[in-house]
Amino acid sequence: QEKEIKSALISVFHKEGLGPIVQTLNDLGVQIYSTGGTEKFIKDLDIDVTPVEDITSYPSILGGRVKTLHPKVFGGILNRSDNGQDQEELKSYDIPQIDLVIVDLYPFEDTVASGANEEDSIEKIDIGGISLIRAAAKNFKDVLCVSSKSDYESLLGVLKNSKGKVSLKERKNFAAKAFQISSHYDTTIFNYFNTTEQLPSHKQSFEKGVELRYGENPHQQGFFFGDFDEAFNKLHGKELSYNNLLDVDAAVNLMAEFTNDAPTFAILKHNNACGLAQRDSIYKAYVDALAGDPVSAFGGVLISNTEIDKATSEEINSLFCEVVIAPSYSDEALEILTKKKNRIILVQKVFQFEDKIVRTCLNGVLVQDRDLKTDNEEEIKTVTKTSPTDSQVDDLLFASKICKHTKSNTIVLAKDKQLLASGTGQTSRVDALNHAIEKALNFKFDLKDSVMASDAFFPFPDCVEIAGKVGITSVIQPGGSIKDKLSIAYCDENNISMVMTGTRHFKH
Ligand code: 93A
Repeated sequence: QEKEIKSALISVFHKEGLGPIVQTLNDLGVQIYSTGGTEKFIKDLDIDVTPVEDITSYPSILGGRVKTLHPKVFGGILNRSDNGQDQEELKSYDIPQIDLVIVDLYPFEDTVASGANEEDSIEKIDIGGISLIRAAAKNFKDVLCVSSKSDYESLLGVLKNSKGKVSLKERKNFAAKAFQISSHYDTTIFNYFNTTEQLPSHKQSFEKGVELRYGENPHQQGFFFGDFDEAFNKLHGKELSYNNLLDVDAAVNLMAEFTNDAPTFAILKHNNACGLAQRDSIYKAYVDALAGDPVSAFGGVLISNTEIDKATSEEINSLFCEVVIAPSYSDEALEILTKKKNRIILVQKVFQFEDKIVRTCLNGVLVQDRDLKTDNEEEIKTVTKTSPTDSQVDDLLFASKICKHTKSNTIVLAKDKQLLASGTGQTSRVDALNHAIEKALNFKFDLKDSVMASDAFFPFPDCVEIAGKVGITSVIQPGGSIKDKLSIAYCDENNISMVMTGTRHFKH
């Protein structure tokens, strides 16, 4: 089962690192065949090498497109040593046996990534090299296949350890790697050609899938396929659960709206913000975020856009919470926050969410663009006689950012850069509003002069009527209902300002 390497065919794109290999092969007395550039590289090292043309009696043609594609080359690789007829044919057609194939493919992926045009990219689709790899790997019982420059090192190890003899197990391992290389290579080419909608490439992260304690509930198994460390530095606490991960994802998406703003703190429960405030210090932002709904905050996920200091951490410490996320922590803050053994402390790194999002649907998947549209001052249109004041515009845009990251149907009520309350995941917009009002009043907020954001248009004037009665004076919504006029008329009669964004922000 051990195979002594007596001959090798070498055809590699990247020549760096090849020197020691050909040197070793030469020392072992291996007959080396090679293609154009590789042959020259070996010759320049003063090592004996036979051009592959000597086997094929054919020159490299079509500008190098056909170099190794020849029965004498593939016969030398694919013949079975234990098959009498194969061996007879080898003799009668004067085909040399090839025991080792070393290939490093044309760099198609890198070429495309460099922004090369189509012609240049297509030219970097390797045909001969990939065929050599497949042939050598298929015949691993007789041939050792090295399929990438990344394996030069391990080949060298194998050759040196065993003086050119390679076990069947090793040959099979190299063959497995070869098919990994060839399948990746072809997938890259397919992706380049395929113009239909693509799933984001989660392949890499899938290889790092981890088993979670359980899924959404203890009787459900759960896994996470992704790279958590790409986004976070975990400083402290227990393993993140399935629900923690969902909340962390929601928190980070929400806080991305406020990255460059004044200190902002948010508290999330079941993927929705139950408290969020923007203040001139992170301490005040936390206190006012918590005031939004101190009951829901229990067991919540906390996120800050600013370093968490000692004072803030002392406040946080008296709350039971699952996860704290911040760009950084002062030393004292960290000391305080890590007192509770299970509390998860995360440092959020700068990272980019993929611009596509995926969810399962009917045993398939739904893919869509991430909602990257944030409503802004330039694009909103006042549709009422009264215009919002500057500070109301600030609050409207503030509320609309929260709204975008809250489950539909949703109504968000805010004032002075504080989330007063929201109605989330309701089947009617009226329910969402009534729920928000009830919550806000419950926590003793005065809704006078507060603002209202809606994730979608008002189909009827009922929402603005209810809003007007509790003292809400400014409204932001996408608009587009055939009954917009009725809502606008009510606002005009009651001195309420309304702006339209033209952008719906459903989140289901
Ligand atoms: O254009 S090809 O697809 N046609 C071939 O017959 C062929 N044989 C080997 N490319 C081919 N190769 C590739 O050439 C190898 O995979 C390697 O990347 C490269 C090495 O060429 P050279 O030795 O001339 O630098």
